[in-house]
Amino acid sequence: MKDMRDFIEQAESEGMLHRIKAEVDWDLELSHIAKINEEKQGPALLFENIKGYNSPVITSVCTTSQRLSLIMGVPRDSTLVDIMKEWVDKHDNKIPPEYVEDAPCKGNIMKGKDVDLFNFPAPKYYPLDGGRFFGTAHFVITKDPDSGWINLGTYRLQLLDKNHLGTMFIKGKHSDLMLKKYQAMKKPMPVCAIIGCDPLLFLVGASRLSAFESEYDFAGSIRGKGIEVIKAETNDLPVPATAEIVVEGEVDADKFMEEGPFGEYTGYYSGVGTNPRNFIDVKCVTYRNKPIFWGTTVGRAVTDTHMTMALTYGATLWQQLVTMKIPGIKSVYCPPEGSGRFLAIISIKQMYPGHADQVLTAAISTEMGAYGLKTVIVVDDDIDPWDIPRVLYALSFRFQPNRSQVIKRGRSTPLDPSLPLNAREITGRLLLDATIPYDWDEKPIPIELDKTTVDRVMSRWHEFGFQD
Ligand SMILES: Cc1cc2nc3c(=O)[nH]c(=O)nc-3n(C[C@H](O)[C@H](O)[C@H](O)COP(=O)(O)O)c2cc1C
Ligand SMILES: [Mn+2]
Repeated sequence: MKDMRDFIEQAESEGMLHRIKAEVDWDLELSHIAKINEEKQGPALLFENIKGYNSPVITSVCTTSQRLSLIMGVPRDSTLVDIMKEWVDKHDNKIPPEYVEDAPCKGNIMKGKDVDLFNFPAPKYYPLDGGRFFGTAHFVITKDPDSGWINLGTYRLQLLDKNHLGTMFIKGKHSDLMLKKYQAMKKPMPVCAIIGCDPLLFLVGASRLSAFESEYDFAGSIRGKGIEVIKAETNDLPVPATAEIVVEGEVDADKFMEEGPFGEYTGYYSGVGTNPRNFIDVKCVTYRNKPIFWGTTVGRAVTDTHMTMALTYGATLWQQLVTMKIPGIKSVYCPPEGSGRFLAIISIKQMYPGHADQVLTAAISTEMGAYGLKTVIVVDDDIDPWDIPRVLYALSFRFQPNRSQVIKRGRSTPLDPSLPLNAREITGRLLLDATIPYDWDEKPIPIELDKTTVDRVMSRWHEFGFQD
């Protein structure tokens, strides 16, 4: 799969995409159709007739494990955990992007005074949103001025006027780290925002890969081939050759416009009223003929964004534990109900005393866990972390509050609605060890049924008047 058009073709041929031909308004109507459809686990939606526009919008691309499997190129019946495992296994095989000469993304070019972002059907998602959002299922490309490291990150972009997009680079995110370096050099930071592309690139943009790793190289590893890129028109950033829309511009760390609020993935607005935030001063837009504008509904769980984050945050946590070379990690699950980022459950095969404690503290020290993760539960390897009834069993019968609960402090996401709006820098972290202690000489004796009696009973089952 190379681009959004391949995704549409394959999803349609496998019955995972629905075209909407009736006229739909970009103002709330489109997002509400998408949200209601996603709550029913419906198909990806291609809106072909947007009021006032003659190019389409696609939503709900990542809503189900089946569609995430299509994007990741794994069997369609894979579970979220199976897909995460594929992510972890492919991690070390980085393949850098390949430059090409000719690129469909250069089909149309709007520069300087001619730039008008209102030419694209950016939706307004929720009633109290500060406006229309141009970037939701997209990513922003930036370059580290010291090392040349190219970062891809998904940071929302609000349509402020015809050539300005509001940003919210949360402190410590890779674009924020880079922006501070440009600020020290007294230079604006060149950026490109990509709207519509191989959906894998959005997934990697929304993943918590470690600093200094390029999300492009990791996407190349999943595809088994370097991602095809071409240099942008007005800066030297590499952009995907088959991108639908490429927005080129600059962010000046010392300039601000009013941005937000936005109906976030927590199910709450990101704040009250607007906030002064940095913005992209757009210099140029290049786009394909009839560009396919891609959006995701964000908002309350569980829909498109939550499935995306359950995969991308969960997989990066798992991969980073593997990178730490901690033995015995069986699997990791970050439930989409917690947007894949507030709660993590890790199943381990214990191999030495203190192993479970090591996994708990390691989890909150990863790039993913050190930011916003609030609760980590470790269970033994007889329990699958996605099997929530069994996790509750472990929390009931193996967990002991006197022994196996620790509270730490750490960096929070400013979007966490469990904290007051004026104090969201620091969160508590709860570490729960729901394993049977490795170092106990005498362990609880599990009740097993007597095998011979079970066989005898089953052979006489119908005799007892049971159907099955
Ligand atoms: C739909 C969506 C919207 C997001 N919006 C933002 C945002 O506005 N600001 C932000 O800092 N992170 C946002 N994130 C989370 C980042 O994409 C994520 O933390 C990612 O790791 C950032 O890339 P980086 O690790 O290279 O900084 C969003 C994620 C998704 C899935
Ligand atoms: Mn990054």
